[in-house]
Amino acid sequence: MKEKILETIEQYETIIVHRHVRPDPDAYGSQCGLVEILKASYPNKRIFAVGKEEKSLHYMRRLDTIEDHVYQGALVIICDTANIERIDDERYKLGDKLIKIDHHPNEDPYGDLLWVDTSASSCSEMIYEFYLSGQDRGLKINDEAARLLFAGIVGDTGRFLFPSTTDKTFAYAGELIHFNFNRTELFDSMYELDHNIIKLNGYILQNFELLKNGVASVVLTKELLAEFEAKAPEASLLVGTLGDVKGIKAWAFFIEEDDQIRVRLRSKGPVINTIARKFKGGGHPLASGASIYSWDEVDLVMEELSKACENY
Ligand SMILES: [Mn+2]
Repeated sequence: MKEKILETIEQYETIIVHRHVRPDPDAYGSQCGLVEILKASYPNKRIFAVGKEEKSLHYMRRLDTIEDHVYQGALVIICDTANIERIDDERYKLGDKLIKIDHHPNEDPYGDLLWVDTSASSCSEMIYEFYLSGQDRGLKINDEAARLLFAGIVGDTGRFLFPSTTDKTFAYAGELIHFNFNRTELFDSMYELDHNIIKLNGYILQNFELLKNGVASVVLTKELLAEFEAKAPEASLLVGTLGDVKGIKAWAFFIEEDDQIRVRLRSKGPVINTIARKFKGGGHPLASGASIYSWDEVDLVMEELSKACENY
C-alpha cells in the first residue's frame, strides 16, 4: 500500500494534506511531517497543510490558507482521522483523489486508497515508515519533518508510556533524534502549562471520585473552568493525570462546553471506545472521546464504564 501511495503522489502536481478536527500533536505531526517530506522530495510540486489552526500547537507549524480552486485535480491525503465527520476542512471532497493514512480502527473506510495500521503508535510513526519505504525512490526527509514526526510520536505515546509504544516506535524515535532540532525546546512547548492550568490539575487531583470497581470521574462545569480561567480544550489536556492513581481501571472527564459536554474516556485495560461510540464518539480502545448534551447522561456513561470494568 505504501508503494501505491507513493506512485499516486508521484502522479499529482498538487497535494493537499488534512487531519482531524481538535488536533493534537500527532495530527499536526503526521500532517505537517508528511508535507515537509513531500516538499523536500518534490520541490516542483505544490504541497499544502490545511485546517483550522490550534493556537496551542503553533509551535509545531503554521498551516497554509488556500482557495477552493487549488483543489481542482489535486491529490488529497487525510492523516490520523478515523472517520469522515472528523476531517478538518470539508473541502477534502473537492480533490481528484483521496488517500486515508491512519492508525485508528478502520470503522469508516473512506478514500480511494487506504493505509490503516492499528499497530502503529501514532500516525507520525506511519509517516516516518512511509519515508523509509520510499527512500530509494527519492523520498527525502529534513530536520523540520523529523521534529514534527518526533513530536507526534511523543504526543500519541504519552512520552513512550502507553502500551502502543513498540520496539519500532523506539527505533524510529532513535533515528529521528539524530536530526538537528532542539528536543528540550520541543518538550517545553509540548508540556509546559500555564500556572492556572496546573492549579486546575490540583483541583482535579483533590476532587476526583474513585469507585470501588476502579472507575473514576471528574466533572468540570463552565463555572469551575471560569474560576480557573481555563478553556475546555486546556482542561482536556489534563485527562491523563489520573493514570497514576493506584487501583484505577477507567475514568471519565466531563467537561462542559457551550453546546455540549465533552466526555474524555481513558482506560488502563477495559476497552472503552465501544462506550464512546454509544455517545456520539470514538477513538482508540484505551483512549477515546464522546459528547453528551445534558448532565443526566453522566450517569449513563458511568454505568457503562462500571460495566466494562466489572467485566474486565
Ligand atoms: Mn494519532
